[in-house]
Amino acid sequence: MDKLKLIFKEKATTLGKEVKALLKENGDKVVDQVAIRQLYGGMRGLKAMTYETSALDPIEGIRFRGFSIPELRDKLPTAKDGNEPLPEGLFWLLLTGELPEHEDVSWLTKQWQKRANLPQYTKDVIDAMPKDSHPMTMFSMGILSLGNNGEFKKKYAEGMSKYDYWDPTYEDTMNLIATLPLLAAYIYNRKYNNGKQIDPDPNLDWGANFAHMLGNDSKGFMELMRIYLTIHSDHEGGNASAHTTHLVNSTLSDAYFSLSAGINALAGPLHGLANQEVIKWVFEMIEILGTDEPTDDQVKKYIQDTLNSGRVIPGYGHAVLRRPDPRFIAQKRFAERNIKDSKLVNIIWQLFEQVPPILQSLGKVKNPWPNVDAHSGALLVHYGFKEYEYYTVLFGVSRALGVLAASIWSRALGLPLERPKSVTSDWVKEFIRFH
Ligand code: CMX
Repeated sequence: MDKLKLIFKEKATTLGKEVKALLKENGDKVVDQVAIRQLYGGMRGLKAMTYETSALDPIEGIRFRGFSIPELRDKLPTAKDGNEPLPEGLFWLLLTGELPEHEDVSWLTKQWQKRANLPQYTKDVIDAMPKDSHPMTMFSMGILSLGNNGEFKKKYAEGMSKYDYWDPTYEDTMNLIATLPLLAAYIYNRKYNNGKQIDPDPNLDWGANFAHMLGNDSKGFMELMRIYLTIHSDHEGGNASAHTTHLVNSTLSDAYFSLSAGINALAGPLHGLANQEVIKWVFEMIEILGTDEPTDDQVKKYIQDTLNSGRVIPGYGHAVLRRPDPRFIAQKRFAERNIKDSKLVNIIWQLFEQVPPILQSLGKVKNPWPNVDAHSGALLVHYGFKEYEYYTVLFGVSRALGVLAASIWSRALGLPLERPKSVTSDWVKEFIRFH
């Protein structure tokens, strides 16, 4: 058994015993109540599940196994010639709760290189789709098709014990994460590079190799990919992509079905697709105003016009966060360190000043601050990556790290089929009559 799997097995066995004991002693203690507002309001804030890999605080933002993003930049291994954390290290941390050594991360890079395999039939699936299909549609279909070689369903058909579910989930996760950059790059090159594919480079780490296969070998873009793939990975269990993956996996649909479903959730404009919407909205502003150095008054009017037309300001607001998203701030810091005088980045920072007071003035927006999607497009454009329709695929490659690590945990802890209770509006009216 490899070291990562062994550490996981020990940790999961320990936590499994603890959970069993705490359920026996405390299973009836009430942790939350549900208001009618939440029944109709997307279950905001309702504590209704466990999720091991990360936790989100409305004020502090995300912590991955207790570590904030600045702490991760400090503590996770980097590439020899880089300063940004390697996503391999983040995956190790999410799965085990322990910070990896350099050699652990090198091992993981090699593992994923060895396991990466994009079969011809997956390429055929992508090639058979109309070229103007959205990249997220291609990505989701590609992931589904990869499931043909899945370990979990093979082992399940052979009569696997329920105590072993986590093991083939780990194997499927490792194979799938290893292959995602190949799949995503295949989609990119089919759509935007006349089908000219770029071979992986065995000397590169997971994130840098992805950058390479996307046709950009600059050190800056590789560093951007490393931090990008690290910070987009996980955002506790209640967000739509994580929760969808969690729900589907709870039926014992395998990692391929589950991730594909999670990717479909990420493809919505209120969730991951907001990263494409932001840059599209900013490009439209530049075109309408006829300048890439707009005045504050011009920007304010554009924001107001968007709101007046009944649309949301993409990249702003959050269902949980109540402060600027630390993932936005991490990307701003990256730009401050690496990008000088980008007019597009300047606009993103100008929006950071102008949007919040306007949203606040509406009196209903709970969080007027930027989220992760407000900044990423401007960084990508700076490195020449302008195909914004593709941006959510980058988010999806990263999100796989968190939601699949969490699925291995869920199967190890033996969490059951998820099945909350719904009620009808008649039930609500009746309830109100008697309360
Ligand atoms: N622009 C305009 N109005 C906004 C807004 C924004 N950015 N954010 C919230 N509002 C509005 C809501 O639409 C809602 O209006 P109604 O009462 O008229 O329906 C009201 O303010 C209250 O909403 P909320 O409680 O503050 O926010 P929610 O938890 O319901 O929604 C979110 C959260 C992210 C969907 C919302 O802020 C939004 O639509 N933002 C823009 C899209 C976006 O950037 N999504 C990406 C989120 C991060 C991610 O998942 O990747």
